[in-house]
Amino acid sequence: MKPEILLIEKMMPQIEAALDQHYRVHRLFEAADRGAFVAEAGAAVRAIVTGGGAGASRAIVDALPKLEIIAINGIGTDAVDLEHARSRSIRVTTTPDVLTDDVADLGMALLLAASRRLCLGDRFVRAGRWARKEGLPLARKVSGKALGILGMGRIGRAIARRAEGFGMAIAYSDLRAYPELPYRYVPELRRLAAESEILMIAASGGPQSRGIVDAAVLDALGPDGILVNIARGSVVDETALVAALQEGRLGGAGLDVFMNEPNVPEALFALDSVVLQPHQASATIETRVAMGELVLRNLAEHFAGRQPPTAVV
Ligand code: 8YV
Repeated sequence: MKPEILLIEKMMPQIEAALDQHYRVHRLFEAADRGAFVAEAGAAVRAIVTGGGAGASRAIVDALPKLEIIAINGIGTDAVDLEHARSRSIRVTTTPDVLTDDVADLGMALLLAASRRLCLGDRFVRAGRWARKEGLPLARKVSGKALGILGMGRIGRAIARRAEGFGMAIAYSDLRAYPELPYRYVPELRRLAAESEILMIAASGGPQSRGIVDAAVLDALGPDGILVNIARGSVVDETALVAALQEGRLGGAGLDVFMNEPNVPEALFALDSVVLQPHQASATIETRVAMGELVLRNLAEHFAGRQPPTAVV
């Protein structure tokens, strides 16, 4: 009999086809009443497959008495209670490495787009304003700027490598210094922001980073500063961010992630200084295939009684 799995969000068609081949798949995202769906299908479910942002709530995990593994199609574990999983001997796996390049690429894309006001220029051309010989305000230079990176893990380092190509002066904040890296360590985030022209958030979400990019950090970055977030919305005090942008106390922002996705504060829609993306950092065909294949491998190893290759619990 095929093991039963609960699929919390959509995956690529070929990955879902492979899941269907090996498992009995209960698709939560198709359910009208999610609670009733979990209550009905839950008794036999042995695996959850989910995204990094969606995770798995305590309520869902607790409704699955036979749950053995939560396979995250992503790197973030902040939407899964790892301690609770450990206490029930539930394995948790992620998809590290395969998405690093894409997330760093989108970080640089947002850095460039927000600094050079790419989306504003695009809207300007499409609206016929160039043809009408209207003026477009000058943007901000990127090359040679001071870049602060919050979180120097795999993704932070990949961003730093790319930024080196732009001749940027790179400094970082993290819970500890990495002396092996050729970048300046600034333990205090507010100081990092004060010394940076662009602040890139590449830190994990979760209680230890919740709201640490607060009003004081944004003010330290200042009216000429740009904030880029490709990590988690929870790292930023979103109310403070909106206020700082509206009042011109922060120069601009490139944002792929938000506090309460898919809801984005509407105040941001009116601001030309902001570039918005719907949580797309790992959303390329190549990377989503690689992530999906890693999810399949983690599940296959688990159900074959072996250690999944990228287990975090
Ligand atoms: C994905 C993510 O968009 O890796 C993560 O933690 O949030 C993103 O890469 C997500 O996992 C797919 O839903």
